[in-house]
Amino acid sequence: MNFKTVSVIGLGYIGLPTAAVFASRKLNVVGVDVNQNAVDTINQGKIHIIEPDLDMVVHAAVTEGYLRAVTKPEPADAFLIAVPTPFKDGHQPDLSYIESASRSIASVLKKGDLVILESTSPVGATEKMAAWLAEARPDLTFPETHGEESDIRVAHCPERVLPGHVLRELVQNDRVIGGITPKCSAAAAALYSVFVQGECVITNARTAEMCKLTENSFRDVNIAFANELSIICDSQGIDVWDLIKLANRHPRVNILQPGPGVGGHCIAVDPWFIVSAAPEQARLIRTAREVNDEKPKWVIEKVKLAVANYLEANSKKSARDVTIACFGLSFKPDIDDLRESPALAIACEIARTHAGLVWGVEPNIMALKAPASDLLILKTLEDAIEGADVILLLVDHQEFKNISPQAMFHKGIVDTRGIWT
Ligand code: SAJ
Repeated sequence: MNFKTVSVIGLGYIGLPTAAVFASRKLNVVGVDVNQNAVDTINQGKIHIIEPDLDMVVHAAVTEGYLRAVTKPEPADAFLIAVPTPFKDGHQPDLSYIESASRSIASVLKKGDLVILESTSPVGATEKMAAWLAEARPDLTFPETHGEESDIRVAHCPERVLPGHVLRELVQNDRVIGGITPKCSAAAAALYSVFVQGECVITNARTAEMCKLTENSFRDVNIAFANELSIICDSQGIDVWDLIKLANRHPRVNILQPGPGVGGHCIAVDPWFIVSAAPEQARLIRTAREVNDEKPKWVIEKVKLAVANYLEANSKKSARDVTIACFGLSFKPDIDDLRESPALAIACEIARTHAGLVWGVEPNIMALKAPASDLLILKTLEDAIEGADVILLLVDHQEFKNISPQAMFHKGIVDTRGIWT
């Protein structure tokens, strides 16, 4: 197949790098996003998110004329949908973004086009997407009803890149290609082979959907194991990070790292798509979610204890005099992404309940939005080290790893990432 123009719907953490990488291979790329500000920023050759090296690739793609952003879809040979799939009440998947993206491209579809769903999706979402397209375009045929003879090819090819390493992983990772029919898979594999150096592995759409959910659930269960261990070790007077290093010397043991909870828009969300589809069977997956979701409460109790200990050592002070600095607000190290961040949730909860000042230190962001901005005062690292009485380390950003423990002498420390222990 010959793809001249590719359209990427949703120019966020996955869509924008994907669009930029296609453009860097000299395909004509039209990026579509409902956010006018994101569209304007990209058209100036700049980016509205933080991801290493992405600014350079986008700048080059825009100035060379291969990447353009718009708010309304235009005709293309292939459409990649990379919009959010959050959950709604009761942890049920919310497919409304996929539905509106599908309906928005329907009017510009033409015979021979390929539509790929990249968003992480519950099993059956790709078929639903095809049904929405078919409903909007009764003049075109789709693989569900017309098989290999259909006018439009449809596939699910889940994104599997790690934020912070997106550009490398987009190119190097193997790609799971789940076409609704073998011809749909072949078309999608041909498209990705433009830039993917890993293997394009072909399966069907439902298996591809489940594969992505499985990968993130596997990681969630393993982090839950580490988080549970950290609570057990704390009660037993054992340093969990030392313990994990020791246990991981066993050739078949590879425990992940405990933290303040699991965040982001993927690992904290996707396992629920399995649980909601199979609530009776998905017992371990559900429990892992619960263990990870409960970890922030335990961290907050540890901070209360640190404040109490600090007051005991400084008997002239009251809780109102104790300033707590929360180091790191993003959901993981060295990124600016605050979505579903346990660090941000913990910092805000402490700010709601603590009588004294609560500061946030986040080297990757310039300003907070409400409601966090009403609760937390952003401080520089230097000011926080100087002025805080209790330091809560929530995210292992590089800047924090470089701090000498002597700089924090006499302060109460709660280190949820084990970088200063
Ligand atoms: N975390 C820990 N301990 C660990 C590893 C992670 O507490 O040992 C926490 C992080 O701090 C963060 C959360 O887990 O709060 C998730 O971070 P992550 O780095 O594990 O994963 P994400 O959400 O950034 O990206 C994941 C990746 N999936 C897997 O590694 C299986 C990525 O490849 C996916 O593309 C991405 O989800 C996605 O978009 O689904």
